[in-house]
Amino acid sequence: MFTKNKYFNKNNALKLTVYAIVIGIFWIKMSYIQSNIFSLNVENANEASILAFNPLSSIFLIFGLGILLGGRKGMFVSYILGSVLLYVNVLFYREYNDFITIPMLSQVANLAGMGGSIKTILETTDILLFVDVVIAAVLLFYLKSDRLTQFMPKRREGFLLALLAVPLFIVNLQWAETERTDLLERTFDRNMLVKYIGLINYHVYDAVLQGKTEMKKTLADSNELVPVINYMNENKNEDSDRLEGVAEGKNVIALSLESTQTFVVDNTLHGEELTPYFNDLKEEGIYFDNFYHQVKQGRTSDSEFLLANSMYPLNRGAVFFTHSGNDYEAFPSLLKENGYFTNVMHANDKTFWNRNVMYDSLGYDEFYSKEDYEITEEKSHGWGYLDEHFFADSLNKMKDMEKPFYSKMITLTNHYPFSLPEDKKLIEEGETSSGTLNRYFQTIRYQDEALKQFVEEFKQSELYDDTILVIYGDHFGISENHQEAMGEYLGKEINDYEQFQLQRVPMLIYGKGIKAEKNHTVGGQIDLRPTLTNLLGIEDSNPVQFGQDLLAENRRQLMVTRDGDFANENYVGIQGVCYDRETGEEVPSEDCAPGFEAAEEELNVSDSVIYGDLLRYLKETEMVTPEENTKDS
Ligand code: GP9
Ligand code: MN
Repeated sequence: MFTKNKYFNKNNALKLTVYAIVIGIFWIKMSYIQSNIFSLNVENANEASILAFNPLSSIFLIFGLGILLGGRKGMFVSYILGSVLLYVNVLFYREYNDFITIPMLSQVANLAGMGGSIKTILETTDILLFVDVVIAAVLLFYLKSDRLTQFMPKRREGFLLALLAVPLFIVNLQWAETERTDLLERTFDRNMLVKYIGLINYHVYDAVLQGKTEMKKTLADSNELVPVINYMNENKNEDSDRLEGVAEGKNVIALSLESTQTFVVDNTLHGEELTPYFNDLKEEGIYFDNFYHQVKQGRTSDSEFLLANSMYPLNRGAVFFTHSGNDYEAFPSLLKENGYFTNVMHANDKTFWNRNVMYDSLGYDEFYSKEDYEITEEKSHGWGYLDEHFFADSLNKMKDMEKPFYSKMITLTNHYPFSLPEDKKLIEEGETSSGTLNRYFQTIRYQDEALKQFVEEFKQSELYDDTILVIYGDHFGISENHQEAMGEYLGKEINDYEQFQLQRVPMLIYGKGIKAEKNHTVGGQIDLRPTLTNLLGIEDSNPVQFGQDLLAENRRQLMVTRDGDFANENYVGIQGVCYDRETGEEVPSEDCAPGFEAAEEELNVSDSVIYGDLLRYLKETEMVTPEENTKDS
């Protein structure tokens, strides 16, 4: 008989019902908040389903832990804490359009801002977000009848619930990976994390990330900076004054071109140039044709990191996310000390790549993000604001800016999936076997046209006389998944060497007083900062920089990738295999041994600085080191 069954008696049926209802109402509330209060840009039915599903594992986890620790009361405490966590995020989101992170909690300034406006972000209807707490209380504590005893969860049920959270989360993650691969490793936008794994799981993830970061930092001490400084001294470039100070006191516009690779420069499709404007412009400035991007998973943000710090980004994850709380002695701070107004212009969400947080650490005065541009539907496509409008608005902002300024501009239209409105397609698409590459040609061509409008207007403006433009590609746009199609376009087989060479991105320094030159030195984004400080004639006292002035004669020509591969004057070393840099022919691997060794050491030293947050010891170490040297001698 059903009622006699040990497990399926009426009491257990009631218990299951209470479980189901309490879990259900929390689930509904969390889903409501995630899909109606937050704007998570749900793009298709699959994403909507993931969003609806993702609260479940976290609910099992928090209720399970609650029961395990405190039975029925514990479950209720979890219900309340969960509700408060959701609500605090709602308030924070209304103010900042972002989710709380642990480093953000420690940034008092941010929260002080919020405190001031707390009253304005409370809404009367918010009370409805707590109605379910009352329902849960009634169900958990007051529901009983003559024949049925009260809801009394057992600890082992709590354990089971918490345990079930694991497979539920795995299903969630696998499902999310159908939309975004390597979700947790690539930690893009917090909006994206919340969309795919849910708000509570996002907080768990954030806590894990924080724990890992703190651990590395805690274990580090100031002694670790000494070998770093020694390494820097050993590898220092001979001082070269070439072009030193030629741009002294000038404004600087560093223009990062999205996904722009060198292979498009001076190249054609259907007999038409892909970048006609840039091709001419580069003849008027200093153009580097052996300049490589050095980014990893943090993509654009990694390229920004390289420029700002002349240090390597991390091999896993985006340093903009994982180490935004570190001490840096970054380029924007340096310029600020030298009287510059420093800013970033990028018409995307300010939270993307954690920029709003990291930019403070790098010392930017201002970040002009999406909300600072006059974005309309007609002026947008795909990723958002079309480059031509971004350029036009940005130039207007710069005209009114206090001088001298340093503006870091980041374009967006030439981003995967490389789509454009019909009337912006200025060239027929490609005919290779990759749709991605075929469309890339069109967005590259569009970007060039937008660049033309920008630079031409810039030349007509008053800015022209005292501003230098530094234009460079942030990273590849066409990944190795499209090697075959790339081979079809370039008319050669894309082997490892060719693939490596495809990681070159254009780099141009242009402005009044800058004499045109073709520069073939081997370098990368890590070299941008020392190159710029030299041109601006600014004394840069930060000793922890891995780059070398690209304009210096006899510079160390070494470009190290995050994979430990490298290019130097003579060779390209890829995963233990050595190639002649000019011909691409394989040569004995011994030829590359010193290069590989140097690359490995360089990356290790750079990583130790970031993981140990060692720049926080810079001042005291600099004071100690000379004394020690005197003792030794
Ligand atoms: C997003 C833009 C693109 O704001 O910088 O980022 P990416 O995907 O290229 O790293
Ligand atoms: Mn990018």
